[in-house]
Parts: sequence; C-alpha cells; structure tokens
Amino acid sequence: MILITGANGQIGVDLTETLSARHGADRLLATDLRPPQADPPPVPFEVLDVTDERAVERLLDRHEFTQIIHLAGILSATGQQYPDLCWSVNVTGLKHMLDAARQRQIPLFWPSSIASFGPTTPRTDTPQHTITEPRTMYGVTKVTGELLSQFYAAQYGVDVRSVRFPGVVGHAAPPGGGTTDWAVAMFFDAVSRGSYRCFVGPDTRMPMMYMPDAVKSVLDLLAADADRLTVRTSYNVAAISFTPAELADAISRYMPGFTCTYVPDYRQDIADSWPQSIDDSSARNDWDWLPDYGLDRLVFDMLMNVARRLGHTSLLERLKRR
Ligand code: AKB
Repeated sequence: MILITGANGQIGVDLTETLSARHGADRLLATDLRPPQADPPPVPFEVLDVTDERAVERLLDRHEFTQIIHLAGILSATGQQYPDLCWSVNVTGLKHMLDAARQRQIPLFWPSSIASFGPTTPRTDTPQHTITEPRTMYGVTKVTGELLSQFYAAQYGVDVRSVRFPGVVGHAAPPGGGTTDWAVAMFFDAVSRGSYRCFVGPDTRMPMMYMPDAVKSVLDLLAADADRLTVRTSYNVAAISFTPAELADAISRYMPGFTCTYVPDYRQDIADSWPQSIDDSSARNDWDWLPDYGLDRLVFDMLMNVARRLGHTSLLERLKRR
C-alpha cells in the first residue's frame, strides 16, 4: 500500500490519479491537511497533519505501507510570509516521515526544488553538485531536507529518493503560494478573461516542467535500480525554461488578442535568486530521465485542458481544428 501526503496539492492530485490508475485505488491511502473536494473521494482518504508526530505514528501503525510519497509542503512565496510554518511543515514534517520510514524500513520519496539554489549558484545549466546558499526560508528547508535525506540513507539505510522540481505547470489543481505560479495562472486568466497581470517581469527566465513529465519523473525514479543511484540528496531534473513574455507569446499564437501586463512584486527577488536552466545529466545517467514536453506542446495541451475545465467551448473547438 502506498501512502501519499499532501495528496490535495498541485502535484498530489495528478500523482494520486496516475498511481490509482496504475495500482488500483485500494492500494493507496491519500492524506492531506484539508479534506478532499470530491465526496466520496476517488481513493481512500484520511486527514493528516504531518507536523503532528503522534498522528503520523498512529497512521503508520494502522497500515502496512510499502512506499511513502511525502508531498505535503509549503511553497516559496508562502514560506517567505510564514517562515515558522514553512520550517515546521517542510522540515519537522519531513523528519517525522523519515523517522517513520526508518523504523519500518519503508522507501520514501519527497520533492525538493530548484529553490535549494541561491544567488551564489551558477544560474545557467546549474550543476547537480554546486553551491546551495538559498536566501528564502523555503530554500533553507529544502536544503535541510536534502541533507537529512542523505543522512538517513547513509546512516540508517532508508531508501530515500527525491527530485528538485522546477516550476510545475498543470491544470488539475491550482498551485498555491509558489514563485512559479505565474506559468499556471497565465493560462487560466488567458482563457477566462483574455489578459493576465504577471507578478514577475517579462524577461524572468525560469526552469519549468509540464505536469505529465513531473509525474513521470517521480515514477521513473521510484522504478530505478537502487544500485544505479548516486544522489541521495535530490536529483536535478529539467525540461524547458521560458520567460513570461515567451509564454505569453506562445499563448497568443492560439489566442490572438491575449495581453499580458507586468507588475513585479516581492516574488521577483525570489525568482532572480533561482537558476534559469538546470543541468540534469545525473538524472539522465542514473535513471534515464528524459522529459516529453517542450513549450509548444505544453501550451497546446494546457489550453485544451483549461478551456475544457472552464467550459470555453468555442476555444476548445478552435484548438481541436488545428
Ligand atoms: C515554487 O515556486 O515555490 C515552487 C518551486 C519551484 O519549488 N513551484
């Protein structure tokens, strides 16, 4: 049985759905702090606060888990506003899951982020092993988590696996509190209002990945032969890098008349401290990582799905005819 924490989050919703299709809903237990939107939920569900160690222990005692996928976390922009909460969920919560995994020898996956890097890191083709001096609390928690993972793997033999996600673009669940959220919000506003006000400047280049690739990276890493893995902190994974202006341009090719304006706020500083592109050769060598989606395919697929979700039938028909 697979335990998923943070199952209602941006990656959690898609990953839970894929795992359910692959293994069957009864092989999963989805958990989150918030109850699920659907009633009844599509997979068995329990409320879990990962910062509550006794609740984590009680849950793990009641089920025989063979894999933990620990996605519960606070993202970068929220983490800057609520640093204590960010530490508590991202570090204390992860430590509870690592301890539970260690006592029961259950393999554990959790996502780190490009936020592990900071302004002193090389910004282009950021290597796997490089300076990790983040300036955000979110980044501090991710670096701490990476080092904890490496320690638990080396010291206690826990099979911990992780990837450093770039911005992930998906349509199933809204992102919340991230610096890369503009790349999702732009689609929803383009389809619903024909315009978007972006909170970072037009030339802010950031590494991004379409959700199917993000899900694939988790599944590929979980399926990888443990003997081939050379990284137990967290693997760099890359797909595409683009700026808001480039995304707006790609969207306007399908939606002429779409306009994007730029009003940078505090998230600009966070974005400027992160890499623009990532070297993921360790992931490619160790577990054959390869993304499927480039910018144009991502844009077309996102527009189709967002148009379907928002009931924009004329756009949907126009896209289908292309
Ligand atoms: C965020 O923007 O905080 C996340 C991330 C890159 O980790 N999407």
